[in-house]
Amino acid sequence: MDYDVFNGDADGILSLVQLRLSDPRDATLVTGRKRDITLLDRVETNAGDRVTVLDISMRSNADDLSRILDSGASVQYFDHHNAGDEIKHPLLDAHINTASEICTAVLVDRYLDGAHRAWAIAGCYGDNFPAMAERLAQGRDLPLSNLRELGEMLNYNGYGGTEADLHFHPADLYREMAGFPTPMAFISSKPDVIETLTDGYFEDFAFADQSKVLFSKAMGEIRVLPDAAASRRVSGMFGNQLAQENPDRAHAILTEQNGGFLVSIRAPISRRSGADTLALQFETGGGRSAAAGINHLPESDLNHFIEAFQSAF
Ligand SMILES: [Mn+2]
Repeated sequence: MDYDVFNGDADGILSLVQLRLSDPRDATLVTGRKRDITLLDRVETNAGDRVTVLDISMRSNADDLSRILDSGASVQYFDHHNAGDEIKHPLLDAHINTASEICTAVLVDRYLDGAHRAWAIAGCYGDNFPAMAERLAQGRDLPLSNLRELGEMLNYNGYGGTEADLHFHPADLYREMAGFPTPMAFISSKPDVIETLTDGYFEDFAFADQSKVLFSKAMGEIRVLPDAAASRRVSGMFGNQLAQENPDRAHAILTEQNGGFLVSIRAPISRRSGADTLALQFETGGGRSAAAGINHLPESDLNHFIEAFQSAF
């Protein structure tokens, strides 16, 4: 059996599109939302099976990777996230590079000597590496704005609270694009796919723009989004947009969920600190200094959160 295991975002999907153009396989697809990064626990293998893994961290999947290799299956692995302790095994062919400008679509592009370059460029845009996208495009006459739109829309599709929130299951999105020699051929042959995503994107942002402002001062703003698929798809990107537009303000986006909120926190871009310290004051909080979150803030903690937000920034 063959298994293609890939992150359900633009980078994961477009890495697989490139690989399978050069090495077609009728593999079982294993993928999920962008945040579903422990995918190897879904793969049961036997000796002789072939597993391809794209754009999920080796560290987060280390135990299952060892189990799969010990079963006698061979694994080819491409990724740019922190890999943890290096795993060495005769059946493992790993292409890991954590350099700051590299995404998995670039690693696959290098492996294939640029055979499907336009797909790699769309992947770079989708993973938010526009400078690398432009570098890969040098000397080629490519419609970069179309490749950018494709990458960004595929990335948008990966966000949601559950797979049911997504416009397309990432495996279906892969199947839509698989086999097209270039993104341009895909776009002109199936314009409805991009159209569904761009329509959804603009509707979700318009929806989020209408959201309730719970708190607003010069230092920051807190918004509340209702319990809806649109909110879960767009909350992170909406928070990023508010942060970009108001670089000196902190932001928190609260999305209503059973008896409380999912919270996404963005420190002011001009300082990029304090988000993790705020989140860690709550039981289910965590994250990085510039961007952090709380998985569930009970409604009874809301006032405490507003006070802590004010003193944190
Ligand atoms: Mn990636």
